[in-house]
Amino acid sequence: MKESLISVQKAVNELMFDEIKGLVFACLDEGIPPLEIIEAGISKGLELVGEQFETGTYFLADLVMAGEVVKEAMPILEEKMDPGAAGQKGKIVLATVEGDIHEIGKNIVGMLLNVNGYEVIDLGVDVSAGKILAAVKETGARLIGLSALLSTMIGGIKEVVDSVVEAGLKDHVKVVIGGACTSEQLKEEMGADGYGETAVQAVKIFDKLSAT
Ligand code: B12
Repeated sequence: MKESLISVQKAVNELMFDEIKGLVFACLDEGIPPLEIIEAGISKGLELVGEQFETGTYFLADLVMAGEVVKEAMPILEEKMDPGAAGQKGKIVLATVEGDIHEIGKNIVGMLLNVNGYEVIDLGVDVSAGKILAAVKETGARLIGLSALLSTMIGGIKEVVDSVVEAGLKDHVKVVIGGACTSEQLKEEMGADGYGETAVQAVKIFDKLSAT
């Protein structure tokens, strides 16, 4: 892997708030695509932060700081991924499930969907099934993207799926899940329609579902 990407990874992992912007610019100057910087640099760095949290080397304050480091870098990358035909492929209601405030992955997914032609209605984090259903009804969106990172909060996915069924919209509205605690198996268990491991996969799955 390129040195400059490793530096971004390291900056996230070592919580280097003051250095991150310069290192991201250095990658862009080298011609590395924004998506590669996000996936190989930033996401990988966050993965390492998560591992250190798990082993007790890092604490909650470090997770918060890691989030801030990433927030410092994202606007630079977002600007480089200017939306093309935004909105042409339809509307997607996007949210992190109730009880879960992780937003970085959701924001990356939203950014990529937007660049790839979807109008993304981002409801933010810790969003109840009721709010999601209301947004679907209000906007006429036929796709829902749910992000979930906390295994204790996966019930939020089922609540959204159930509310779509109860509203009689199951045939028209598709629910796609993603985030660290989700999987193909969880998708089946929750009765969702799609699962994506990465933001790139998210685009492919939404493309497939919106074509059906
Ligand atoms: C940063 C971070 C935080 C920050 C978040 C800051 C922010 N602004 O978002 C803060 C400090 C808030 C935080 C808090 C907590 N966290 Co935290 N956090 C993380 C960390 C280190 C990184 C998460 C991240 O942003 N990853 C990078 C992004 C890019 O990855 P991603 O979200 O998975 O998204 C990608 C894919 O999954 C996919 N994707 C994501 N969403 C979607 C949606 C769709 C539709 C699709 C198709 C795809 C898709 O595409 C994305 C890009 O490729 C993870 C470690 C990890 N390995 O995930 C722990 C982690 C998620 N946190 C954890 C925990 C335990 C907590 C706390 C409970 C800690 C505590 N004791 O309070 C709290 C919970 C607060 C709450 N109520 O939500 C655990 C969860 C364990 C579990 N299985 O439940 C983890 C795994 C750490 C660990 N290893 O223990 N955290």
